[in-house]
Amino acid sequence: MLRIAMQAKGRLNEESMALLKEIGIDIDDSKRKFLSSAANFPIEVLYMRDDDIPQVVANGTASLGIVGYNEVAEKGLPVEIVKELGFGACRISLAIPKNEEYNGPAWFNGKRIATSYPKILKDYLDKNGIKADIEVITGSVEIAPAAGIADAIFDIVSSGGTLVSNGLKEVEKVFFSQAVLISSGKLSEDEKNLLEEMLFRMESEKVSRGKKYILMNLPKASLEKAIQILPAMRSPTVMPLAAEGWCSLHSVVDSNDLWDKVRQLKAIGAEGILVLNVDKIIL
Ligand code: PRT
Ligand code: ZN
Repeated sequence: MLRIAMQAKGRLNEESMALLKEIGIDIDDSKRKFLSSAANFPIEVLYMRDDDIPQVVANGTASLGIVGYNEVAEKGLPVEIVKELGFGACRISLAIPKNEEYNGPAWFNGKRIATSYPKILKDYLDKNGIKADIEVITGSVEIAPAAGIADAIFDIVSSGGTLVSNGLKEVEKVFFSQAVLISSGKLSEDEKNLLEEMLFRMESEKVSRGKKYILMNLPKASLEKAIQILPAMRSPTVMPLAAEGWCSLHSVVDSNDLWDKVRQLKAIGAEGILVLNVDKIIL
């Protein structure tokens, strides 16, 4: 049984659950407790605050976790990054009151900076030879300058709207983050196999995303040109048709290229073009 720690509620919860669903793992979420298991895969989900996920994975309470890379870096615990998951993108930035003149990182010398990420901030300040005071605050960091708690903040930014509405401007983008799959690095053989299976399914999902299945009738004389237009996974599938001189051609295309390919195929005589959604591609 593989145990995975995920955020109970918050920004990463929905997409973490969706990720499991996408790879065919059904978590019984109806009577959600702190631990839920899957009906069709030997995995159980441990719901936690995101701050605690690196710790429960590092100490082996859970073998895997889904958490923001920012939390992993801040905690500095021994966990392995297995995969970047492509959601929860954000950055941690230094921001100062918008009317302040900014002349580079030296501005922060002698200043007080409020943050929930003291370790990442200290690393940055040390690397840049800046001496500043770090005020650790766990919530609503953006109000610190107006409240007189600090001169500047170091906080998570995604759209930048929160900074603007608090009269702040982003001056240094220090750390880039997204949700990551982490492991304790102490998996049993069984758990390793289950993780491999999950990664294989994630990869298949990625390959299938944005792909369309295309089939058409084509004059046999245009076959060579059509194969140039449609470089499929190996080569397109060609099937005979009852009508003399015609064949049926099947392939998979990237949806971004679809209309361009359709135009080229029509120009060489393709007819009856059908485009279908692709559910899975297993390579
Ligand atoms: O309860 P729990 O402790 O689990 O949740 P939490 O409140 O600590 O975290 P949560 O749910 O807010 O965020 C979880 C993770 O999502 C973070 O650790 C990041 O990895 C990621 N993430 C992505 C974000 C944002 N985007 C984000 N915009 N986390 C927080 N924010 C906040 C930020 O703190 C600021 O207040 O959103 C505001 C800024 O947003 P913009 O769009 O106005 O710039
Ligand atoms: Zn948190």
